Amino acid sequence: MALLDIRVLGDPILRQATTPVGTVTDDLRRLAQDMLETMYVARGIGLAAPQVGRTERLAVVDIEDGPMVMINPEIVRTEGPTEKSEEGCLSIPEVYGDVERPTRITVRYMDADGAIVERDADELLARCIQHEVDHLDGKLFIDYLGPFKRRTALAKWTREKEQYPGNIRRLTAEEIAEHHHNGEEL
Ligand code: K1U
Ligand code: ZN
Repeated sequence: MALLDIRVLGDPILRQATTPVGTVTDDLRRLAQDMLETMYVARGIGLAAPQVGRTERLAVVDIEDGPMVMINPEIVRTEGPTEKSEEGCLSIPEVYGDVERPTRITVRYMDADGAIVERDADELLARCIQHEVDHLDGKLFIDYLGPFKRRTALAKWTREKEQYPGNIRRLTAEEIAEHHHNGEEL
């Protein structure tokens, strides 16, 4: 297992659309495992391939109910009321904002075994999946903010981004130690 560097806002890869995966290879499965490990250490609930500098249409999610590997995910249905709730992004650390999204969705994807899965999700899982699918389309949560909140978020980011030369967030020894300390192994 390897920890991957996380690309932060400013890296053009976060704005590029991804390429659908043809066949699931061992390399891709390894990438998915490395992304999960990276996500756990960074204390996230999701991570998309562009966030680790990759262009495959692949994302991982774990809202503490077990890991989900989604290859070529598409949201095929949204339902129910929309709800506004706070989001963060591992690629925009310390910046948060309220995003209005449908609370119930159906997502179709290929799992790590290459099987096609259709799954209903609601609440936090639905939100997280939508956030990750947005990443795969080059979209970020700040794009949903109104002009004033977006400006405030970007001003905060202008201060924060100093910590990430080259738009790279390398997980710190503290983050890794904390993860091990908590016994949070895959
Ligand atoms: O894709 C990412 O950048 C991961 C991101 C996913 C996400 C968080 C919140 C709502 C939707 C999607 C994160 O994991 S940010 C860190 C986090 O765990 C969190 C932050 C704010 C609210 C809830 C969770
Ligand atoms: Zn994100």
